[in-house]
Amino acid sequence: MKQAHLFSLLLLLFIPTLATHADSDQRHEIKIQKYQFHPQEITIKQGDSIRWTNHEKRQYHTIWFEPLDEKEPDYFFPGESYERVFNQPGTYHYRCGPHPKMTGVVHVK
Ligand SMILES: [Cu+2]
Repeated sequence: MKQAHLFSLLLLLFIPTLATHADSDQRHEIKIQKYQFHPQEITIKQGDSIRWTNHEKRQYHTIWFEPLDEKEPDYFFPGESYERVFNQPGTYHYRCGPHPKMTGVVHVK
């Protein structure tokens, strides 16, 4: 009896949290392997973030939004990742600093 009570109390506490979570900002994953971004093109919502993770054996990379006139970020090595939040809608082209042929696109709706 007491346990059933506790369970419904927990449900009441958790349901609103779950509901808001479904609407909240998402984190998307991009894998870097064999000098390629997977996926190479991605569409996300305003406020979402992307995490690029380096899955190479020994090669470092950067995620550089060069057209935004930004400075190239630091290299990140196998097992490391780079994360960025996108708060403005638009189309964002990026590339890897040391490997100009590695390019990707982020669409923010
Ligand atoms: Cu690279």
